[in-house]
Amino acid sequence: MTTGYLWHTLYGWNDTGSGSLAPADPVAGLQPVSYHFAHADNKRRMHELVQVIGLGDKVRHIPARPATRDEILRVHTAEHHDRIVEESALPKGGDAGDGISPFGKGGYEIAALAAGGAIAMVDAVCNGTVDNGFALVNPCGHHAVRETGMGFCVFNNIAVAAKHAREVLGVDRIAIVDWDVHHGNGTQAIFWEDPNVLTISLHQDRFFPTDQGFTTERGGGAGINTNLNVPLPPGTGDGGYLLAVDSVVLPALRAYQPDLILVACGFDPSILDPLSHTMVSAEGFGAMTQRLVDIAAELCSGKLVMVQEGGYSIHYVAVCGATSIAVLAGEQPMADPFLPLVENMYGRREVEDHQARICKIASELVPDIPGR
Ligand code: 9RB
Ligand code: ZN
Repeated sequence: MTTGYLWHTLYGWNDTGSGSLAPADPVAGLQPVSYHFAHADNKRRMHELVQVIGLGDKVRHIPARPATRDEILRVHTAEHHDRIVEESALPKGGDAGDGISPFGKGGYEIAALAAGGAIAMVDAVCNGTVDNGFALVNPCGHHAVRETGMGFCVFNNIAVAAKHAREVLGVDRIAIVDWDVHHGNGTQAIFWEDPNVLTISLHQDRFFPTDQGFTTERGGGAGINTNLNVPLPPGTGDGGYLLAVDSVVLPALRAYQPDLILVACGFDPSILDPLSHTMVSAEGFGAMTQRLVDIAAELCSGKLVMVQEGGYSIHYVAVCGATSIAVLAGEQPMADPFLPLVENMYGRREVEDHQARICKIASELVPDIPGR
């Protein structure tokens, strides 16, 4: 089996400025800091770890290329695209749209490379160059809606790649599984009325965006019942996530019968993430990846593309990511150097009643998902 892997040096040069979350504001007591939560080093360190442990020699490196304006406009308005181009040319760059998602000069070029990286990996998997793949792109994409970026996302990379698969490669049915800890609101909105793209989001309940991601959001128009949300409570852990995958995600994929599975793959559900409380370990990410590898083999000749989203633990994102990439490539994952810290933390494996309850509610929606 051949696994594709994609990184571009410029992903590691994406400049998120001197704020930690919102722009620094000394008057309000928000001191400037070198490391915005979404600092590119979280992901650059993952890329370096992949090389250092030898995993980089076992995957096929797929070159990134920028998405074109027309490719981005399959998802976004010209106004959004062109505003990013204009702000990106300013000496200090601009913001993706919500005032907390800064990018530096040239941020457009990096964001276009992120969307294009997702396209390049979908191309490589669909044309048989590789069996599956991991696009370690930056910045993230899943919050970006048609008209604007938000939540550190400029363009919706996975949506741009899915549209490319549909419109250029002729892929009929696509499933997007989003396990980033935040709700995949942008991807949900973009494909809301599209029956050819099933969107599933596992996320921390009422987190970001706070007012979305409920099980009642199920798509509309021709896309009715092709959106599924699983809002998980804080503390869910490996046990609860694997229950959600086994009782909701896998049955939903079997019901839908996709030709290609995309994963919006954030490592911010991790137990060491400073922006979440869902407590997934590297082993948990590996187990979720294995289940997706297996279901892709069962349903769509193994065609699985993982696209990087968020992840804010400067320590742990690299280990979680390297674990997922190893599983994708059929290799033995590295030992988790943080295991002594995380193995006995509360909530890792046990499933609590309130975690099982939301999985049951979501699983009862699966029979409504349209099949072929
Ligand atoms: C809110 C603020 C955020 C925004 C984005 C993220 C992470 C995104 C991600 C986390 C917290 C501020 C709601 C500031 O990783 N996506 O995958 N919080 N944003 N002020 N307010 C009211
Ligand atoms: Zn996230």
